[in-house]
Amino acid sequence: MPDASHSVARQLDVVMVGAGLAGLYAIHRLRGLGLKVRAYEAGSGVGGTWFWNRYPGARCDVESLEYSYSFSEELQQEWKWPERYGTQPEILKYINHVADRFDLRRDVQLNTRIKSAVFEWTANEWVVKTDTGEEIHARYCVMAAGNLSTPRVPDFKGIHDFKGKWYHSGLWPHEGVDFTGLRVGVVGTGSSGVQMIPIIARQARQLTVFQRTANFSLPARNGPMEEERERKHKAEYPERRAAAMDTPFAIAGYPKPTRSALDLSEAERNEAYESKWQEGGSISYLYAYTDLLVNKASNDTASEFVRNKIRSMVKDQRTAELLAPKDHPIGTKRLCLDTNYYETYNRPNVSLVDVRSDPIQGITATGLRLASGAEHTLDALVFATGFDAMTGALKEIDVRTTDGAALREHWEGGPLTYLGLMVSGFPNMFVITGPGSPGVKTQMIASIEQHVDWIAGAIDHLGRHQLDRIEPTPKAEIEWVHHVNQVADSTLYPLANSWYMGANIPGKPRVFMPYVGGFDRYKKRCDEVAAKNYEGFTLSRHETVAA
Ligand code: N01
Repeated sequence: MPDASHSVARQLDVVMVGAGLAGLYAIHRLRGLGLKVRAYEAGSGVGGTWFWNRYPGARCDVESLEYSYSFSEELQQEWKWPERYGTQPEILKYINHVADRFDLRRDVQLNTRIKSAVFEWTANEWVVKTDTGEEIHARYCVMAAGNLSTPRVPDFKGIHDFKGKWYHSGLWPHEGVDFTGLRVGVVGTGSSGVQMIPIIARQARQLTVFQRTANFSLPARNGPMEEERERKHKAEYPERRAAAMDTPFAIAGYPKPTRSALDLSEAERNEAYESKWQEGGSISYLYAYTDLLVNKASNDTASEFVRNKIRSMVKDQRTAELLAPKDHPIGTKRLCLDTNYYETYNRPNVSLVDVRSDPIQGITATGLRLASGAEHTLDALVFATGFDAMTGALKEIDVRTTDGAALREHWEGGPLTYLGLMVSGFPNMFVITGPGSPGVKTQMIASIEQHVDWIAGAIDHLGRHQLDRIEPTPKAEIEWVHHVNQVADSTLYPLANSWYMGANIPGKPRVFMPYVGGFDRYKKRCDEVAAKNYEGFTLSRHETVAA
């Protein structure tokens, strides 16, 4: 018998997919317009990325005083971050605090996955269906499903034969995992692998890291929050948040570089790199010179400095050379931040296996086998193998319109959006920090707030003008995608096989997805578009047909 409560469709103004940082702020902001909103969340708690990624050592790589909501001065003044970079549990605690403080939970439905979303042209509304059989009708649909929310375990042969336990970084058991005394294998050395490896190494009897591509990592220099630093930052919070809007990464406080790396002598350059290395963090390093992400010769100097650091930290020189990235310029893949990552390879219980030269052939009952036939006996396996980034979450939902358009088909050759916010042919559907947005290249919460505020402005504008439909023109969409690619092509980013390019998913179109023209430039463009009566969008009034 179907649940009676499911037989009547729920009517909303805005249906949202996801109750992470984006969905929660969207509830707060859109409720403020008097709209009836509700977010549907697959997890059993709020928090999105910070709900799922509970692997050992999970921590944000943007400082907490920055990586936090700015919409409430009281919240940002009152919340106390114990460390420079928030740990996963701390950030999740903060998100739960926000959910309670702003009474957001009453508009969140947990343990519910959205299966399909269909735009009904005649009724001018989205009809969304859940895996629990519920149907929701809403004028607007906000996709706040995250960029790195579709975990990907490579299709290794024999994985189900493995007698030990295996885990993915993005689906970590809530009760935690005790690796004490075990022989553990970690596959993957991106941000997740780099963070967990030093911690697992301290627990495991033996840790074997299977590396296909070496990644650059810089020291985070994490530590307890210094009282004076916090006091000063909080005293200047509104000014700092405003200044962040005029920066490429949406983070203030880093002096704008004025010179090319090639304007200095090698000794001067290395002195500057050393000071950034000691300071810790990725922005100060990549922002040391004007051209590190656009000029290969300049980038080579920054890349080589880090390679030499690795050579000096890792005692075994064969291991050091394997760990020293040579296939991409520094910063063109997400730069990792770590605490004792390279030093971990000096431990007697840690070894590095190069699976570029000898690929993983499959998983066996007792471990992992390489193409050469070499066998590694393991009690537990951890996949830090990443996500179907940026498009994965939306492609898992069957997004269509009643005139036969399907998002999966529209995006077959790569994602198409206008400003990363909307898709032509799919009216009244907004995407937060999706492809074409600078989100993943910025302090993400700043981008989330900017996107949501823009969406709120658009919905409010429609309401005030007795309009009820907005969609980008195909021309504006194509021009934006072209611009996103042109900007990327003027940088070194396309030189890396990164998830920015869809390169980590076999068969995924190689299209550069994030906007790397800078948050400041992007925000200006969004503001101009809105000021010019939503240039590039068609706004219309639709006579709703009563059901
Ligand atoms: O995933 P990744 P991630 N055989 O895709 C390897 C954010 N994040 O979860 O490079 C062997 O970066 C793959 O190798 P290769 C952040 O934006 C943030 O670490 O494809 N290896 C790579 O080494 C980040 O960028 C934080 O050759 C295989 C690894 O798995 C994003 O999430 C923390 C393989 C995947 O690296 C994703 O990071 C964590 C195979 N078949 C994550 N398939 C912070 O804020 C894949 N790999 C700190």
